Amino acid sequence: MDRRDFLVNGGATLAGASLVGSAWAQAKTVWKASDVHPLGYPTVEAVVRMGKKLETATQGRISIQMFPSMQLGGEKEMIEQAQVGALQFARISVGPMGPVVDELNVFNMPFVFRDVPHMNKVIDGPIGKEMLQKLTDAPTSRLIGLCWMDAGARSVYNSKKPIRGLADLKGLKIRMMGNPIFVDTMNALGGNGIAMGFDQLYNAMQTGVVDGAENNPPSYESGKHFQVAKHYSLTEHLIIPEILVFSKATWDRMSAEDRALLMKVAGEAQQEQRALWVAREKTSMDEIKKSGVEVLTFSSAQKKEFQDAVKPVWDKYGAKYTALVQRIQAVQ
Ligand code: BDP
Repeated sequence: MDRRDFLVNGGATLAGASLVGSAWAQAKTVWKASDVHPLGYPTVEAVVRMGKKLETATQGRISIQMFPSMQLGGEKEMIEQAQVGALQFARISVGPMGPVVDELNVFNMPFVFRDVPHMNKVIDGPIGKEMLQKLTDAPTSRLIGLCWMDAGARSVYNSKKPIRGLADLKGLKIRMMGNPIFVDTMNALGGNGIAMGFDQLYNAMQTGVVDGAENNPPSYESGKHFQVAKHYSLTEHLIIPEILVFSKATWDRMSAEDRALLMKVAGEAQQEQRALWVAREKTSMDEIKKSGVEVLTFSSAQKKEFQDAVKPVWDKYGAKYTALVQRIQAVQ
């Protein structure tokens, strides 16, 4: 090798080494996040804001790329992708997490919470913390439970007729989230519960595969379901928190500092999302009403009819959660 070759080769190697070195020093990590809802929806916005905080705190080393609007499939698919590390964050309802970690199903029981403030008190307190830990510790989950989010109360809507009481639900095909507790709940209320992904629901309603579904006002509005199912009855039979989970495969490779930072911003996101939620519920309800949807409400005496009707669901699933349910009820 003459001196010129040495310089060229050696120089290239050195330049290569320093390139790799500087790229390593600034290695950027982009975490993928997914949600079934579009940009601007409270859960999506809370995670986007969390990403900005992570970016600022790490001088751009860590950021979040959001895949909204079911771009990565329904919630079942999102859970699976987070489990294998193809996705870092999945913002999902506790509904589809129940079949993965059975203890979470206590939050999926009909009328388990007195009202939405009660649910929020529970998730903000020791029970909420314990349940996140249970999710993290469950060998079946392969996920880290980061924080809770508010999803208000779920109520029935359909394209056929106004639901003024139990009798009106008879024979209606109502889409429920994929969890046997929900199908049994709808059947106990007199309808025909049909499990189906959120991603298939709009078409199913449009083509008459189902007559309706049940959800909170922001989902009913944002998914444009109110355009095809114009009768909305505030049954509030399910008050299910949302949950933000993180891939354990990614977590296992992270430094203690990054884990602590992630936990901190997630805790803040839980509170920030709630404020966004309260505002969105109001604008969604305004839009729904403006479009001519008939929104029916119930007195507590009328609601009791629905509560009594779901007793078979409690008989079937409730026993194993008795101690936890007592603790939930004791939260004032
Ligand atoms: C919405 C939840 C979303 C669920 C959806 C559903 O925000 O996580 O996927 O309900 O009904 O309220 O599937």
